[in-house]
Amino acid sequence: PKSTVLGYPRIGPRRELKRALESYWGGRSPRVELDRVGAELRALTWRRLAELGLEGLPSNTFSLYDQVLDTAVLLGAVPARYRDAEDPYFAMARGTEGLAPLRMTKWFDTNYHYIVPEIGPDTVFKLDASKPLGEVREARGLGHETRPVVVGPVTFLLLGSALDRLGDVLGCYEELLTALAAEGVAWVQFDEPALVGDRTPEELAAVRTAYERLGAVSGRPSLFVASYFGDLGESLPVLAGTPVEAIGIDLVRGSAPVADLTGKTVVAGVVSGRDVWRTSPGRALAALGAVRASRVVVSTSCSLLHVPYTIDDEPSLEPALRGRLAFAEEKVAEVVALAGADFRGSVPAGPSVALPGPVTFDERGPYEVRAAAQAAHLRLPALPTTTIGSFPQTGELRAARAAVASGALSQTGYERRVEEEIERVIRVQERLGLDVLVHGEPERNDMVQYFAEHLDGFAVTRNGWVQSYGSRCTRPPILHGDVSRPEPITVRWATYAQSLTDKPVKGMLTGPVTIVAWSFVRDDLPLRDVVFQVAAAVREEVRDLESAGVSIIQVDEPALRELLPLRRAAQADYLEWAVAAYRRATSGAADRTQIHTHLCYSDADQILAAIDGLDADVTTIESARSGARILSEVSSFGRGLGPGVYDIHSPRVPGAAEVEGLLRRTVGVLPVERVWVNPDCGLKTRTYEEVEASLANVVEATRRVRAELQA
Ligand code: THG
Ligand code: ZN
Repeated sequence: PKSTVLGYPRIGPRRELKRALESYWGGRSPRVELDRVGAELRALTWRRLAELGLEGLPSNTFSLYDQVLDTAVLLGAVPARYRDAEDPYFAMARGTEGLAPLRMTKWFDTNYHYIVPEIGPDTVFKLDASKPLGEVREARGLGHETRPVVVGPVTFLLLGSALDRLGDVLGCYEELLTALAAEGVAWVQFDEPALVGDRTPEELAAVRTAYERLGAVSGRPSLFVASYFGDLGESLPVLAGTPVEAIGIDLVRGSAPVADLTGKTVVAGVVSGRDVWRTSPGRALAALGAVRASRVVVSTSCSLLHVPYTIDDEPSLEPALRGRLAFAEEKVAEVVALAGADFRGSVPAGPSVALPGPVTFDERGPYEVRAAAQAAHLRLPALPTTTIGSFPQTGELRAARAAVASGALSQTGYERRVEEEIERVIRVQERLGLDVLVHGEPERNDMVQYFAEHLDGFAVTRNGWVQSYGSRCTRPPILHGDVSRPEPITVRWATYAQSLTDKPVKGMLTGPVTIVAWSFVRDDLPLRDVVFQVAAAVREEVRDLESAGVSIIQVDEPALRELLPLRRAAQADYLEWAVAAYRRATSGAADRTQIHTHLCYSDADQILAAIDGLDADVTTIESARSGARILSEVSSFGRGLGPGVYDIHSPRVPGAAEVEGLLRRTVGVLPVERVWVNPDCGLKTRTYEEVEASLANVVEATRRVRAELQA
């Protein structure tokens, strides 16, 4: 083929799969209905890709939950404890009554989460090729020849921290090739994004072993190894030295290889699968023209899983912006158009960009001075209790938001509803006896979406859903212009909440790195410049909250880790500017204003120094699951710390004695005067019943430990 894509969205143009999954999980529809929706979405995708003129159609890019989990099932890597579950696949993905799910984490530097394969020394690999074979047959029945896509052996094992099992999984992959060949499949795609990271000599040797062995399978289909999210670097010559027929190269994030790839097909990813911008034909043709290979196939830089379906479903986007955008369908059309062009053309100059000026952010005093000013001003008890920010999002709130959107509820009516909810949240917290209150964020659907709606330079979509994990999606806002804040955003809700109580109410903001990480971002400026523009807007909001009398302000940066470059050589520079942007956003606060931050993920280990660099007065962090290890590591911060005392990700209500035990352990490791007491994360996904019971126990446990400290 002359054109292909590495993968396609699967949640459905109107999130049909999300609805079918949740209905099946909720026991409201049978399995056959879920399977019918899946088949319909696959048929729709193949038909659309063919109609658009794409030649190389992928299959097995559909998934009921996650493609890494699918690969684990393909290879038989199903941990024994899930085998007897009614539905082992969804038990691994979501857990059951008595069974915790497998761990989930971010797919490279994206906002997509995959299920981490659990591979132990006694895992027995055994091929079950029914899904890829089924999709090949299904597509053939509809008149399409397809190229099945599977996560490759090296990436799969690296994600499962089990590269030592390479010899065993290769047996399954060999069998898979034989089975696909018997089915008449001409090409197979193995996704190996792990090859764009720093790889050790042993890992490179594993790449060589894997593709030499798979290359030696007799009668096999042609092998296409797809890399994406960056440059192959030292992996390229290794891969090029194996018998694989085609290599996929990300020419958007990475650069054209200097190596001569004569003898190979290069699948050239010139249309970005990570953003929503139209492709510059000049730049794409130049990139294509620079590839030296026997054959060049035009493709996307990675799967289109990371972009919404089509701008045709966004009638209210401004025409000027629309003209600059391409979602999945439009990107397929670009691939097809480029494949029809003659790309041995001239090389146009790239854009020139001015470097940003020096950054200053050291207006705040040293921590000791700030801590003294805050203690005098806030007069909090020892072991202050608080929550992370959000309270349960009720069905009435979601209904009210939908009613405003459809015009059935007036803006004033909606705002009254939000105020009622804030009052309820304040009263609940007062009744429970918490020390630092929150307003509960009833006005926000998604935090990033909410800030984008209130900042200039962003557009939001109506149907631009992108899968985050399983059935969960987000609508990443489009950051297309210079960012500025036309007026205060959260001040009215924070001051309303504060007017209801004598207890301090925390203001709640999202940090600049996270706002940018969870948006589609203009590509004509360096990312750091965009982040600094957002930081300036957040800084204004911090100042306005402070002027309005809010004395504690939390600025969360949960995506700090996500944007960490995949190559170590680029990480220090990123962390330096990311931390600087956070401090730009927060350092306008007076010494007596207390800055909090919150981090969700336990994989914070790699960036602890950067978290320390944020210089927040109080850091609340997930630790109920990661245990004491994280405690000792963050204890060196020397500022306030709130290690979560219970896991909010489960509906279980922790007992007071259990929380008390955890708290005792914490004050055994950290100086008492620095310890805060809070749940692990926001309470948005829980019910009021669970929240009230859990928080009552947290407050009770804190009282007991305080009483003992006083004695
Ligand atoms: N917002 C954004 N990205 C995120 C998170 C977020 N990435 C990381 C993490 N949090 C992902 N977690 C979730 C959790 C829940 C949902 C999405 C991502 C979710 N979405 C609703 C759904 O799919 O039904 C839709 C939400 C909406 O109306 O916007 O529940 O918090 N940007
Ligand atoms: Zn969190």
